[in-house]
Amino acid sequence: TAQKTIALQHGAHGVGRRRDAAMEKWRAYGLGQFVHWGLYSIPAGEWNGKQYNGAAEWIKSWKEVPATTYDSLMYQFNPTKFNAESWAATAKQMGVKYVTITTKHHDGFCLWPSKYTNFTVANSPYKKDIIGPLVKAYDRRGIDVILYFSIMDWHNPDWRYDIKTREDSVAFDRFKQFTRNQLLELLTLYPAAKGLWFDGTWDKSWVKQAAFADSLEKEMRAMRPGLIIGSRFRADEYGKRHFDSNGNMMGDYEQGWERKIPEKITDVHGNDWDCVMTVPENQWGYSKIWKGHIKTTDELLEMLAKCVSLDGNFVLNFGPKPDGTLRTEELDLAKGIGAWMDTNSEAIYNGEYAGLVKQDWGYYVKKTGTNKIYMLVFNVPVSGALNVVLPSRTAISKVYDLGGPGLSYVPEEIGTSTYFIHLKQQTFKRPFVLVLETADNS
Ligand code: FHN
Repeated sequence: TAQKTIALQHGAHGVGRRRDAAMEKWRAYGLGQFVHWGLYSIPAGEWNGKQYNGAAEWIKSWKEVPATTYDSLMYQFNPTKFNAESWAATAKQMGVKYVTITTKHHDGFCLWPSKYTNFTVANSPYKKDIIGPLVKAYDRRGIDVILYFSIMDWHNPDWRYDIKTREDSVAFDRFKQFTRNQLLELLTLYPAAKGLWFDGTWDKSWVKQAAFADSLEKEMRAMRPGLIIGSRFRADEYGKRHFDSNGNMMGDYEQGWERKIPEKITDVHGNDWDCVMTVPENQWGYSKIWKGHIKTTDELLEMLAKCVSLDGNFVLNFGPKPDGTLRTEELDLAKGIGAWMDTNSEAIYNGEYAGLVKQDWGYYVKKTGTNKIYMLVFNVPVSGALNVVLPSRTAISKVYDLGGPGLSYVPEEIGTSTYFIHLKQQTFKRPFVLVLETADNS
């Protein structure tokens, strides 16, 4: 039964994927990096010797942390070892195609010298802009930059969680102007940035701003053709977020996949999406102690494979230290992922959902616009036989290792369009990729 569509002024303005060059490029990225950096890297999850159990970048919300003491961390922010070029070089070696950088997290501290607040890097001992050099360094290496921006701002006295009184409304009107100013400022200062990654948009105060947010989004898009904005920015006039009251996604890609990955293609409703992932538990900013399970290179590679196989991008978070360097664990992971990508990135970039029935050995990725299907193998069965089921009238014309020892395989047809690929070796220490070339057999 067809659902009734209601008329919306501030719902989705387009249905289906964007097909322009900027968004086609975004879709092909496969792997991204997230960077959470700010004042919270200084306490690093610890206040007066006591460990905070939440995410390190939320420590200001801890009742033991007085707001003014937290804000005065600005006078300690002096990352003397920060080198944008070396961050970008690490990301390049890891194989990432885009990076999302926190320009301002919930605490309100700006990593760029915003003229609309004093709470910026310009008034720290470091004094210099952080965002500019990062945009330049990444962009120069062909890595696209997306600017993360938190609407919720714990520093600005005009921020409200809800609007209940006339005073709230007046204050929040000022806050809206401040937000607009900062966003237009970012787009003006950093013309190379390709998109905005919004966060902190869940509170009632902002959810009620459907008209304002919609017009601001239009203004930003007009200012920067091709600009990419995710589904977290605005709500419709009924307060629906991500998907409007008719179920259509608002924005260019779905931002709902935080620390989780869809299980099947129908979970993503044909939309573009990316998954943002932390290495340890829910920690984004630098935290001295990493608790819980720390993901390994191969686990992260499996997440990457799964995301790409379901038409998404995988974005791994980094939380730099207060001196501006990256922690060893993250550097090691970047190296490990990069080494695997050196051989196998062909199966990641420009990859898409292959439309095949998933098998237990791993993930299929189809190369957009080709007859190549990649098998990203993470679990080898004891039989050494990988099951492949193709649509009827499709046959395998070739199977070979990607970047491996150059082995090719003769698939055994065990049923109609159903094959076993018998591996020549049964013990594998690392995930690997086989390439299937298919032919029409009709
Ligand atoms: O509260 C934030 C959190 O600190 C972190 O920035 C993540 C990243 O996706 N976003 C928020 C929670 O959704």
